[in-house]
Formats: sequence, C-alpha cells, structure tokens
Amino acid sequence: MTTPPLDPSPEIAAALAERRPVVALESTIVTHGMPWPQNLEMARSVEATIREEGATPATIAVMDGRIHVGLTDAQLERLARLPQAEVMKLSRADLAVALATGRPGATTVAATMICAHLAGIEVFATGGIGGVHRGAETSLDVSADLHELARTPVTVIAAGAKAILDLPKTLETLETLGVPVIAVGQDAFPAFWSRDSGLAAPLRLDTAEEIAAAHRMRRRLGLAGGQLVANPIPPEAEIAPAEIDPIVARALSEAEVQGVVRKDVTPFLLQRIFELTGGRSLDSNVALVLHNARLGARIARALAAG
Ligand code: PSU
Ligand code: MN
Repeated sequence: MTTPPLDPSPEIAAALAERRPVVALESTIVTHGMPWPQNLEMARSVEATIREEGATPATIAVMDGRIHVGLTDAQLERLARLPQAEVMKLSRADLAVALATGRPGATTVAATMICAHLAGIEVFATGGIGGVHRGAETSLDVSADLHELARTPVTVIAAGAKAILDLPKTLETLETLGVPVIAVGQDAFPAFWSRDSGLAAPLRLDTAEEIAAAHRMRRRLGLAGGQLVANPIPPEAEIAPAEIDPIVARALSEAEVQGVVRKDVTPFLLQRIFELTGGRSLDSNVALVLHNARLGARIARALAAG
C-alpha cells in the first residue's frame, strides 16, 4: 500500500475537490492543551468561527488506524472526553506507530502539519506552537514543531510562543531553520498572553492577502517548509506579564522538582498554569485561538481566490 490511511470527512473531501477554503485544526490542544469541558467548547467555537468566515474547519486526529480530517461532533466530543493517559500525543516521531497499532492519538502542531499536507490543506490555525524550552542548553528540549515548520509547506497561525519557552532561542532556531516568522500588523513578535514580547519579529505583514501571496510565492520557488504567522492576542484578552510571569516561574520549578521530561513537559506546564490562574489564562487562551481561526479562514479564502 502506498496510499496513506487518510479519511477526509465527506464535507472536507467536497471542499477540497471544489478548491474551497479549508483550515486545519490540531487535536493535542483539545486532549493535552485544555481541560474538560472547556476543551470541547473551544473546539466547537473555533469550528463555528471558521464557518462564519466562509471556510471549512478540518480538525485532525488519529482513530482506529486512520487519520481523520474533519471530525463529526460526536468524534470531537469523544476525543475531548478522553483522559490524557488514553490518548497518544503525536508528533512526527509517533504518528506511524499510532496508525499501525490503532491507538487513538491527538496531533500536535508537527503531526497536524504532516496530516494537513497529506490531505492537501495549506492553512492551519492554533493557539501556541512548541519551541525551545528554557534551559534547553542543558536539557536539549526543542519542540519537533520547529523542524516541521522547516520541512512541511503549511502556513501555521499562532499567537507567538508561551513564556514557558525561551523566546529569543526559539526565534534564533527558526531563523537557522529558514522558517519565516511573520508578525501580523505590528513589528513586535507577540508572546501568547501579551501582544509584545519585547523582541522584534523577523518579518511583518498586515493582511491575509499578503500572507497568502507569500505562501504562494514559496510554492512557486519550490521551497520546503511553511510559514509561522504570529497573530497578537486581542488587547481585551491580554494578561499582564506581572500577573502571568510568577505563575509560569512556579509551574517551571514544579516541573523541575517533579522530574517532568520530554513530551510531558508542555502538557504539565499548560495544566499547572490553567490551575494556578484559576481559569483566567484559559479564557485568554480561547480568545486567541478564536482570533487565529478567523485569520486562518481569511488566509485560506485569499489562497483559494488566487
Ligand atoms: N502550546 C500551547 N498549547 C498547546 C501546545 C503548545 O500553548 O496545546 C501543544 C501543541 O499541540 C504543540 C505541542 O504542538 O503542545 C508541543 O509539544 P512539545 O513542546 O512537546 O513539542
Ligand atoms: Mn519537548
């Protein structure tokens, strides 16, 4: 068999065949990135937002040995209810094993890019990407998301990277890997909870049309890899660094004390930050994901129109 085990939903298959705009969505944000039941509410509102903007949402997950592209509401709910221990967190390294064994798996940014590309989807919206972790000079903890951005031609919309990461090292690594990092409508690289990380973004574009044009130009040049579109959080959803920084510091030190390593690091930190902010960080996180979904739909529309 040379064809991948790919199951686009009938709706996604039709949209792609008719060259209508489609936006891919990841599932690790649902299973490992947010708690029940806010994860399901978020997943549903993100899909609704993309539809409002005239595109079709394609949430991607692995179930029963197949890559599902576009989930039914029942599938989405089943996924959202799964305890973390029962669902694999899939990056490039894990995808084939999950498919070969039939175990359920949620796709990270890296695995979602791979699956979206297999399905013929060029735009993917999410919240935050993985990056270079603080202390990476000794732990070597660098997310496979960064390498995927260097090799798979999908435009990924995120709100920058969380303060759990080392942002200067993340930007340096993306530069080394040849990944365009494009801030939307401002010169600063956004930092997830806040619009301004204090670091200049390498590139800036102001409209969905410009971002689509840059995507198309990469295709014409035959360049491997995608674009990272860094869309700042809406001002009303921002959380002040004075509020979030001590919480991030506490979550990081707990992770160290408890010896959390490798793929457990990011889910552990995300969960502790949600707990320690009493849900406030979750509201902001949902707001920025919706904002990214809206931009993703506009970029997909601009691509489909060109
Ligand atoms: N950052 C977030 N929310 C998330 C993730 C990262 O703010 O849900 C998830 C994404 O699926 C991302 C993954 O691809 O964590 C990165 O994990 P790691 O750092 O282990 O590569
Ligand atoms: Mn890691």
